[in-house]
Amino acid sequence: MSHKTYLNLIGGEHYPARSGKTFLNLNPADHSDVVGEFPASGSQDVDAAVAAAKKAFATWRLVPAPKRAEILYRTGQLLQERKEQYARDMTREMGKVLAETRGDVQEAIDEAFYVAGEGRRLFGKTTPSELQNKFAMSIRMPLGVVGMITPWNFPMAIPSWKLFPALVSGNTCVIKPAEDTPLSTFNLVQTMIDAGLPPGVVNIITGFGPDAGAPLVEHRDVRAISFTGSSEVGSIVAQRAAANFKPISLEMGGKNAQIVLDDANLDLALDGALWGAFGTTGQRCTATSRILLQKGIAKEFTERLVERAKKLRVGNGLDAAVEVGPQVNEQQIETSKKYVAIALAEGAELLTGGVPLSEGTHLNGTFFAPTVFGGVTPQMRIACEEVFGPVVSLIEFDTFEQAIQIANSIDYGLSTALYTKDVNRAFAAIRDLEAGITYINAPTIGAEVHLPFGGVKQTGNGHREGSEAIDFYTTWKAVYIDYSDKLQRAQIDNAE
Ligand code: UN1
Repeated sequence: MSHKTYLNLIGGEHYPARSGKTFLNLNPADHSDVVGEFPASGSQDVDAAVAAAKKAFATWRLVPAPKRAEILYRTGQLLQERKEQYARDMTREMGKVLAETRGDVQEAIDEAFYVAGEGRRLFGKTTPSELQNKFAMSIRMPLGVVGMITPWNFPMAIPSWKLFPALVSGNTCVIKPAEDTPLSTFNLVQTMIDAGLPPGVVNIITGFGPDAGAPLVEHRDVRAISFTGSSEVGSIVAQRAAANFKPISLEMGGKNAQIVLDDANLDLALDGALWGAFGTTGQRCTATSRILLQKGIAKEFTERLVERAKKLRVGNGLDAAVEVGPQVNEQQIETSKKYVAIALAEGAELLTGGVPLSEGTHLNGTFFAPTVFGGVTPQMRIACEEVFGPVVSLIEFDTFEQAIQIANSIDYGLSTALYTKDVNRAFAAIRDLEAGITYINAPTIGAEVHLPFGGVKQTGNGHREGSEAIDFYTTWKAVYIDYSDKLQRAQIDNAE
């Protein structure tokens, strides 16, 4: 079957990898469906893309921010028109169901409109000087060329979280999308070009981490790196970037807990748990992977959850009746299998699932049955390590204080959820849960673009996307304007 070939985007022109190497992007629900062929880039391709971005920076930085923002606004409008097509492309390359890929495009639309407003803000501060006839202020400056390495689970939303705030701030970009889902980045960037983005302002290099990602991280002309992905790769990015003190923003794993107290609305908590654990086939950094159940409701909740998990329809995300799509690739299936084996060896009880699905309509794809483990204790590896698949662990507890302690007993700190009607406990949980995001009576997934997004502990390195992204993509300049017409020494130099 013939398929489309895509080329790197460098300085507004399309180029194959210098090596001539390519890789195939396959539909995870049906491997006979080739979504496209993409360049397997190396350091020479990265060099060319960074040079193009550096050249474009000289003019892009001088475009007034409200004008840069107009391009983003127009991008949002065009994405609205193209939403259905891009959602279909995304389901084909990533697997998640159409309702979710529409949501992914919608997140990019929301981000476009939100960040476009930033073009008329980008606020600095004014402050009094300690001297007479002297004015002081701080202004935000762009960094220059910014490198972005993005994951496959939100193939358009996450690139938009990085590109839009970087661009409105006056930076130019080189983006390396995940090798599983490059098409959605091409769709996003093509939309920006159609909205008026000049050549070279955004450049796309496709390929694999060691060959295309590493040279981007290490490039001397790349002033900052924004990375979303696994903690394992994030650690490599951090170490390589440290060699030349490059600022990096890392957004990595989670082991997100949903706590259900005895007084919770159980129907609501069940809906939340199913959506949080099995939405996007569990492949979200915010996915619910631990459900902490208070003893009074544990039995009933477990039975009802397992019953509903068994009924979830797993299949090709383009089929409207399907609720759970495939995992993105064979490697993710292997990880799910590995953790099922680990959990069983640790003594957890497999209540449903636990196996890949490979017969009938599942024959040509990478599917895994929605999996629930009961009898999990907080120290088990299945309760501490990220699986990034449709695998959830149930942990029982006695008191609210124990639940908080268990929720916090992991190395990650991204998202948390508490189901209760007790307002006092809700506020205590907001105060005490060690996480970047806490939901009350809502699942661990579903963050909105205009709030801070990111986590504590090994989830990140302290930066936030969403509302705080501008802080990463700008640097501060302090400005002093002396209008006294004489040499005024600073107070410290005038000391008696
Ligand atoms: C991710 O999984 O990396 O909060 C991001 C959510 C989505 C974003 C998830 N808006 O679930």
